[in-house]
Amino acid sequence: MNSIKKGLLKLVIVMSLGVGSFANGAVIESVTWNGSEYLLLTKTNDWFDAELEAVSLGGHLVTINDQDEQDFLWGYWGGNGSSTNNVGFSENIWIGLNDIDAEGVWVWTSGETSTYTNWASSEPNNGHGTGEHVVHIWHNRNDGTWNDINSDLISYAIVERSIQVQVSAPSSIIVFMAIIGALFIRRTSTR
Ligand SMILES: [Ca+2]
Ligand SMILES: [Ca+2]
Repeated sequence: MNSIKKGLLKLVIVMSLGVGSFANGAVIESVTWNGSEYLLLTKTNDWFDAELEAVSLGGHLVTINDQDEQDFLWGYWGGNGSSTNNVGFSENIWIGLNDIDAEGVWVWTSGETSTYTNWASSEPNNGHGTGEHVVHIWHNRNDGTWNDINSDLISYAIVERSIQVQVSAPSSIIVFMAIIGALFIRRTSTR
């Protein structure tokens, strides 16, 4: 196999894995609400890996913009949520809020600006000695409230992505293969 063919094969593999498909098979369930799609990820990621996986899925860790969104998510996947995939009261769930860049300046990984917060009482406390710069929905309070925490916990996570960004894998691959096919025919016909 020549190097061009090898490169094309690699591209096809990357395309088929990376576009419109779920990375690592780690999505438990998806649900749509109010213009967004939410994906619940398995309990396999620290905060940074969870955000990386969210990006690979075409979104970010969830931005919870208001009480309605908080209530929907906690009511669906929270401790006693209505989904059969609710995480249970003993589990934490990563969200996109963090103050990694500047202590006490809370921002969302999506870049959205939202003033809504749902901190547990006495939080955020920047505890743990070395500080706490990322946020989860905290099992400790059993009510969906948030806590700042160290990033290396392995936890569930919720990804949010726009419904519009979804690209179906089969159609994208068909388009990609058609382009490659046309280029290949052109190349061989001009020899
Ligand atoms: Ca949101
Ligand atoms: Ca804390």
